[in-house]
Amino acid sequence: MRRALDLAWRGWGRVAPNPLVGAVILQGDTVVGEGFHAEYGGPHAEVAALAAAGARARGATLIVTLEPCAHYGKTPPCTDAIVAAGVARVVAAIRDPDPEARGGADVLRAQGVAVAFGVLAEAAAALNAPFLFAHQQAERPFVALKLATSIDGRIADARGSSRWVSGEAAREYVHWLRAGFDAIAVGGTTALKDDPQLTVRGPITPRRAPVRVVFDRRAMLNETVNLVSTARTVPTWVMASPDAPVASVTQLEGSGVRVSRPTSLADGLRMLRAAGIHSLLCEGGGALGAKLLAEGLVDRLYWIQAPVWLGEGAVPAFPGVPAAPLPEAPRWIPVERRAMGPDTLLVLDRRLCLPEL
Ligand code: AOF
Ligand code: ZN
Repeated sequence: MRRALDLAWRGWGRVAPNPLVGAVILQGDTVVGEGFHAEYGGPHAEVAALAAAGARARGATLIVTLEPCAHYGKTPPCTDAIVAAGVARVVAAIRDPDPEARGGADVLRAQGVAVAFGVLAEAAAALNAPFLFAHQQAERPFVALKLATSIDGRIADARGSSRWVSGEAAREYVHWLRAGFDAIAVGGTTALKDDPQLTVRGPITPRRAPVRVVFDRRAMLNETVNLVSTARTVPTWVMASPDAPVASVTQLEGSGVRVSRPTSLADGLRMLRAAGIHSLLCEGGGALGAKLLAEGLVDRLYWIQAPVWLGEGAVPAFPGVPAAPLPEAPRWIPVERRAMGPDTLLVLDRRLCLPEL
């Protein structure tokens, strides 16, 4: 299953809104086939692994990170392919929550294939957190917050400079990360001050370039910033408040920016979900991140910690998040810890979206 999870990651940036899925076929202790879901609308992981195994799949065990589907979608049911190949046993990490595709386990059992669940279920749930979240609630996207801080939790020095807190390896990782999100968000002040491009310039070309979203209540952005001047090439949406100056909004729209006017941050997220955004990666600034956190709207933190101490007066990561007594303070769930050159990546989830068995 660990191998199947590794394989599943190879679909990152290419399969959303479908899940990342990996599969391994075993004859005894020998791997006779491997596969993963590589492309939205393309063959499912199980079918790819069965094709690799060929006749060696007969009597074998199929290990897969998600319950095999039982539906005719963009491809025929994996349950049919599994039965036709003569697979004896299926071990799946988690149930499929998709109302159209789920139920594969029952179909397989009815055909005499043994099915077991639960192996590395938590890792499989973390792998597909945005997919599982979207099936649990349709109110807003899965929201992840990415931040790079010093050891003492600062995002910039006392002069406001944040170039560069983290090292090269961590910055490359961020490009990989962006490729798997439907949208990348920043606050208006950060868009003006840092003038980011928020494009994906890493090893993966995402199937669809993530939409760039700026939470710019006062509609302060204009043609002088990258995000606006390139809005016709990479989609850029601005979330302004209903009382933002009409002239500014009109000017933004003239530059090809799509402007929405939510009444609150939560309302803005609802609008994004309604527009088809299932996952959002917020890259700052501190004020937007703090607001999302304080309102309980963050599902995941990608925390890159650099081995530098910035000290008193440097900019804290989350200004104004209300204090909580230790016993009641929310505990996050570590889903990944990784060394990145001199830096450390910590991926923390607010809750696990584990589907019921
Ligand atoms: C995938 N890849 O490897 C597996 C999936 O529209 P379809 O036919 O591609 O089906 C999508 C659903 O199939 C998806 O929501 C999930 O429930 C199930 N399994 N999907 O895209 C895969 N195994
Ligand atoms: Zn399938």
